[in-house]
Amino acid sequence: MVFITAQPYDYELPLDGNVALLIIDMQRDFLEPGGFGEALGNDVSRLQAIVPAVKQLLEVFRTYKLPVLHTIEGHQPDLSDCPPAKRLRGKSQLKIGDVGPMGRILILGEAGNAIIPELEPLAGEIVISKPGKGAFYHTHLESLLREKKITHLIITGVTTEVCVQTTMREANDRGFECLLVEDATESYFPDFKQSTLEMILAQGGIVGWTAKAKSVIHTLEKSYKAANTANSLI
Ligand code: TIU
Repeated sequence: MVFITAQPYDYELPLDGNVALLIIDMQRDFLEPGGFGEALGNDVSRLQAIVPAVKQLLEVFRTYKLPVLHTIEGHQPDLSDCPPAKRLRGKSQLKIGDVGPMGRILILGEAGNAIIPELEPLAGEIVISKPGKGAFYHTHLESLLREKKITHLIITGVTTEVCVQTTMREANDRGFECLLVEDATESYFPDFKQSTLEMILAQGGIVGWTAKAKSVIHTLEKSYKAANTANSLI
């Protein structure tokens, strides 16, 4: 067992391969102009700030061959998995399924629905497509995590109070030990991000932990470097 310096207290991490990095919805639809995020009236440029921290975490997980899971929010081209309530909400001009500058808005397989190039999944990394905000709703994420015996999730991505918080709550209810990386998650609304972090931590970590990317990276590097060195000496 090792520890990551975290809030509301240090996060215990088993070293036997039970931790995964969950990267939520780092898609062009949310981070680039012309996608779903902008169609909802948001300034999408704010979200760019976390790309380097998410990338650093991704590289560390790849280096130590720890599991990485990416999620994508998107719908089937025939919209059969998109409730009208979701499509019509907000009365925006460009709705889910309409043609925008990066292809059809929030539709799987369209250019705008892809994960941003900086964080493009490698072959072998799991990509979960999800029709909802939570990554457990109408997906096989839970069975996949159980199959791989993953018990600990390091959570990153966008947006903090929508898909990230929903997913973290869903994971917490299923018994996963969740840590949200403060500087690897972002919202279109700075106050909502701050409130979400506070909500997660309150009441002794009612939903889980938060920590800075550098604390997570420090612990992983120290622990796995030591473990790898020990293995190579055997
Ligand atoms: N609108 C908003 O803040 N977020 C979403 O619609 N999806 C995700 O958070 N991924």
